[in-house]
Amino acid sequence: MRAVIVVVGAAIISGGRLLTAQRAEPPHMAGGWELPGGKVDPGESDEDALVRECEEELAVKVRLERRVGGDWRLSDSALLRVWTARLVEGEPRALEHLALRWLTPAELYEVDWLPGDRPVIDVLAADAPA
Ligand code: 9L3
Ligand code: MG
Repeated sequence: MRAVIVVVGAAIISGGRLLTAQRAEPPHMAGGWELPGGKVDPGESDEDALVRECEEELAVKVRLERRVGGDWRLSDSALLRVWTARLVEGEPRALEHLALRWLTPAELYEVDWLPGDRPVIDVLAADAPA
């Protein structure tokens, strides 16, 4: 049986706005917007992976708050797990993304979300009155 790839994503919220990041690669995803994050390394906890990814991609320290939903299917072989998060140190910089954007609740659908992230945004939107 093929191992399932676990991808973790951060819904970083600050001042009532949600951080979104525009992917640079691979080509078929470039330009799409996502919750920042990435693959969990072997032997690494999901939470440690997400804190690490936020450091690598955004140069920030985050504190994870609560899980958003369960396992979100990305493909036959990959699933996405999401946490809300708060900034503890630093201001996000796009070290690996094309751009970053802070979205107010009313702006949540102004970006072209990756298809795998969209259902997660729907749950976040239901939590945050516009
Ligand atoms: N992915 C989808 N939504 C997300 C994230 C962080 C990642 N919010 C997908 C894109 C890649 C795979 O998961 O196909 C691994 O992500 P990364 O390690 O390239 O960021
Ligand atoms: Mg990533």
